[in-house]
Amino acid sequence: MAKPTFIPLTQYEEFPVEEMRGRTRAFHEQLSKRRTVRDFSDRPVPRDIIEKCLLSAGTAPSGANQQPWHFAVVTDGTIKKKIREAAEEEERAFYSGRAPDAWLEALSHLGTDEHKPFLEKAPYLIVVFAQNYGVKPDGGTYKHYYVTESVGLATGLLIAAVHNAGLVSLTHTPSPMNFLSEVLQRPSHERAFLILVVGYPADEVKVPKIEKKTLEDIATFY
Ligand code: IYR
Repeated sequence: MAKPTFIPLTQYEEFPVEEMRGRTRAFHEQLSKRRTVRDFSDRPVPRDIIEKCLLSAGTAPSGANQQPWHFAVVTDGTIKKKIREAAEEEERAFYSGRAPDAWLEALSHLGTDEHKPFLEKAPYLIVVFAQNYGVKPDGGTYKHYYVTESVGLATGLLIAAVHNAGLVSLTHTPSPMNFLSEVLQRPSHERAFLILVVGYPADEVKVPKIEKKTLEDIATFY
């Protein structure tokens, strides 16, 4: 058993309540401006911006602090093309029969289809991998806990960080997405979780007219 080591929480900052109100209001206002975008510009984004967003994602809490994520960052045009071709092949099957009608009905208001040009157009495809196991220096493996929850949390922070940078993203989930492990030659203890497409929006981009639920809808205070 590892012995726990404790250190003082020196980075914690408390704010007076009025300042708390201002900060939480401003934070919500900023986050509520985020929209998922499906039409990207090919304008380049400096790599250091993406690196810092990934470090923000890496601050997420995780089961036993095992940080069971890996971000495969694709900028190479040849790899993007392979990903697009494989994703579109899966999506063609999805939209033309594999998906039950109820599923297609549920997402019909988003206007999505099997064409995924953004996978080649956007400057960055961040393929998020979940590690069901960790690998020790001697090659032995050990189980990771709460992997899906942990990777979901890191992805949420990544989306917020990208938005905060003034960029847009799309959470893309080709189904199934095991082809990503092959194309990116990832080790067998990793499985693809989703693709976060990142960049600037295309000029004059349009997004679906959708609403977020109200506080009453999403929360109950006891
Ligand atoms: N993966 C498909 C279908 C899709 C499913 C859901 I649920 C969405 O919210 C959006 C799309 C696609 O990317 O088109």
